[in-house]
Amino acid sequence: MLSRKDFIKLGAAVSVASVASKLQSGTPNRKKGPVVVSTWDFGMEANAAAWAILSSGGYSLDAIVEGVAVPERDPKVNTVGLGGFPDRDGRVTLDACIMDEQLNCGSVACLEYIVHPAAVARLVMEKTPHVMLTGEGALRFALEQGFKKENLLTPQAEAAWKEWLKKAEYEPKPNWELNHDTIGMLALDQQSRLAGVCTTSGMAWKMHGRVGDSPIIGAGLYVDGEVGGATCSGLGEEMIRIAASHSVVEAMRSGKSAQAACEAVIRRYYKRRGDKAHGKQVCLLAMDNAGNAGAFSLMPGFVYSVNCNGTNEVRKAAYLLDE
Ligand code: SD4
Repeated sequence: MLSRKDFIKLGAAVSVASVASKLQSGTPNRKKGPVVVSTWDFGMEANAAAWAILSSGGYSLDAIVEGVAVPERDPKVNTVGLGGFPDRDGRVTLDACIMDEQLNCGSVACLEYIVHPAAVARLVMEKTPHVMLTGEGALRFALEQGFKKENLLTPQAEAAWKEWLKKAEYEPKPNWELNHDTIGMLALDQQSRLAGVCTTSGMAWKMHGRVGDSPIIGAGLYVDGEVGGATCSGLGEEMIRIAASHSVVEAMRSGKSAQAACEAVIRRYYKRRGDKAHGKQVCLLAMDNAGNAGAFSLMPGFVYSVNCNGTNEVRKAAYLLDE
């Protein structure tokens, strides 16, 4: 029995419908030119960097790595790459994964000192027989590949950590400032090649060694060129338990639109978890292999950035529960 009101905010739904209709203008499901979508509003800048490659006929995989490199190297973004908030020991540990339309994938987890974990994940995919490298091994691989070792803990992030240490309480809340901005990005290029990436510093003040959904293929990201792709943001433990991105892609495989697939996965999650889902945020973003996007979240507050046919705009996702 659901104990909270189960409804979709109409205003948000209308926003989504309007972007969906823009993306779907023309013949539904006909292959589109390039499209790139990403989580949150800082996806705008990342999309613009990806778009520069997509619009000149480049490969979606190149576009997404360049796109997410923007927040990764931005010290003002406290949730990705340089400037990411550290774990409870003051260590900045990064998670990222990448996947192409042919099910090739790579991942790094708990990687320290490297600004661009998404680029390292790509090399894990392309240059090793493995999918996932973690911690010391991921760092060693990155250094072997020519990445530079850098201190990722900025003075601002260090000050925030020292402030947190005064109480040292780990209480993840949905959409709280500065702690929810994993970037997940999906792109379709002019040759209809789909690719996705997800990169984050994870939950601030996590236990050292904690790995979220973001580097886990099927949880934080999944792409299948036959169907589409999906990526997530929010509390990683929740996405892992429902294999969120894979679930969305499978829902699309069974015939649902990207939008309907995101909604179905959130509804099923809430039905299964009930009260345990309250106070958590789960945000899903999907795109089918024709470039039609959709998004849905458990709680209000999720926005995503869409760059299609030269427009780059932020849209509100519809959601299931009122606050
Ligand atoms: C994690 N999913 O590490 C990430 C954090 C995040 O929005 O996306 N926050 O759990």
